[in-house]
Amino acid sequence: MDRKQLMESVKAQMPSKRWEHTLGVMETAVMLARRYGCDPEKAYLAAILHDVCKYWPVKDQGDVIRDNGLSADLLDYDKELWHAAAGAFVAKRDYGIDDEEILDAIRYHTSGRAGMSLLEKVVCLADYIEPGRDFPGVNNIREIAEHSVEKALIAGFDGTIRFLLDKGKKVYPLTIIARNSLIEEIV
Ligand code: DGI
Ligand code: FE
Ligand code: FE
Ligand code: FE
Repeated sequence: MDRKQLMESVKAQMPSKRWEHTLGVMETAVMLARRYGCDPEKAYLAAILHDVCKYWPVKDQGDVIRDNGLSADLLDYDKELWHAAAGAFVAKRDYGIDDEEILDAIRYHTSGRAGMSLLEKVVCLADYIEPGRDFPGVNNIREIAEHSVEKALIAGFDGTIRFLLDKGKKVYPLTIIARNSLIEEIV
């Protein structure tokens, strides 16, 4: 499957607004990869596929996790987390992506994790700040991203954790661990 076919196939699995978001993440991830020094080609591929399962029926996302022995602990947390693990599996099975760095960038783009690679940080941050995003604090994260991918990502996770606390929701432990790990990296 060439690049054009890959993009058409991913596009067909989501509403047009989510495809626009995906294009924004592609553009931003490539820019951040150049700025911070990881492979723009890998950033591009991870970005195309990062939300491939986002609009699958939630049951199907859960089935991919259950049937293939992916992180089962995800099933005890918000369903919004599931598309990332399911997406990494689908990227490999259906799109032949076998680069583990790209697969990890998809797998951890929502939750983060301890010791994130630069590519993982870039994709996760691009997901927060692509041009179509508009949430309170996004411009602050964009400004921080000019000089520190770690500090920008901490600000992103801070916002997500605050949002979850305000809604009375559980926080997936890996997100707390990801934030702790990034803080250790910058001190
Ligand atoms: O798929 P996107 O909308 O582009 O963004 P995403 O994959 O980063 O998903 C973010 C959503 O996941 C956001 O609305 C908050 C929700 N979420 C629920 N529980 C958690 C969580 N996000 C993180 N990082 N950690 C959680 O525990
Ligand atoms: Fe996502
Ligand atoms: Fe995200
Ligand atoms: Fe996204």
